[in-house]
Amino acid sequence: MTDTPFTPRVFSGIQPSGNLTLGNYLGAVRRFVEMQNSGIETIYCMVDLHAITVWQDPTDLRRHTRELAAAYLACGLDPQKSILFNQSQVPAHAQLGWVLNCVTRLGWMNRMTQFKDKAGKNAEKMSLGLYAYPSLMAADILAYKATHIPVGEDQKQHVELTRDIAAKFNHDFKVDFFPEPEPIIDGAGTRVMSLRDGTKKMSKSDPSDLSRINMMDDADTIAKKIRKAKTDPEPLPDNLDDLADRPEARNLINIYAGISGQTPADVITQVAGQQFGQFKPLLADLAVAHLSPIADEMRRLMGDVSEIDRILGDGANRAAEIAEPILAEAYDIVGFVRSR
Ligand code: AQP
Repeated sequence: MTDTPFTPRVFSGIQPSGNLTLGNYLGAVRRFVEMQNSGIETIYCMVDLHAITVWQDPTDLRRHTRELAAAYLACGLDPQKSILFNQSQVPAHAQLGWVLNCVTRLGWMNRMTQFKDKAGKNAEKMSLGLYAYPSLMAADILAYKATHIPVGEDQKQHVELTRDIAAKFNHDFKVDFFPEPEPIIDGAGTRVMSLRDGTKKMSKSDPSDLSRINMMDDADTIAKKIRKAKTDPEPLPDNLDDLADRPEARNLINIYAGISGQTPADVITQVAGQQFGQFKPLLADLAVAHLSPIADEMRRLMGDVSEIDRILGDGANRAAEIAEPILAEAYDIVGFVRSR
């Protein structure tokens, strides 16, 4: 991590917009746990305000929020060490979000590729919230003056936008108030691709359940999804360069590397020459051995929803204690009268 004049503080979040996937786990949650255990202050959110930028059934949203909390805990986040909460319980996110909407330029928003990907040809029918999502994300980060943001590759552009928004706020008001946070993106799992199409990101909201491994999938389901994963007829080569035009094969090697904690280069030398009929069972065994204990723990935690709600409430109180004074100072800088 590079030096910053601001106290190092980690913030990140995940949308409770479906079942947590292996992509979210390798790209984000695993890094969250490493950063928690590195001794820096860590704040991790279930970003439910972001989730509703596309339609969420209210009952599903509540369940997914609690399941995401259970996943955080089952993967090793500790509510004594990290602040864990759902975004809507801390109003400072939405309040600072509005101020930042007024700092953010439309031209910047028009460059956001995730909106284009999600909206596709239906941009006119999308919510205003989906368009404004990145400036709310900037508020999530800046409400804590967070300096380091562990995310998957797909969120890099949004963290870069946050830097631009922070810089413009500081410049417009002639202050050095917000840090310009740094995305933390590394390792083999920063861009896990769909099991059905190696050129598309693995995503919670992909209509095909076969495209992803969900953290709550049982062993048979994981093995079946890997068996059915799209591949090509060639055996695995002995170097990564030869995978350049084989996105599905490259993805499975990356997943193996991400789960096992090895580099893709190490993995390819171990499995060189194998057909997918040999490699897929190896990958399935590895994935099941690693993910099954997490899924079991998630199921156990979901058996006591009131304890999850207690952890989220406590985390929200601690988060609000940090965010509210920062919001108040931002309001003062902007020139709002505060008299209550
Ligand atoms: N396929 C992925 N590979 C690596 N990292 C990923 N992340 C998401 N998908 C992958 C990372 O997970 C974190 C949480 O993402 P999010 O839920 O806030 O939003 P998202 O990036 O839009 O994730 P999804 O799964 O695709 O959700 P939906 O389908 O609801 O849009 C982020 O750090 C992200 O980089």
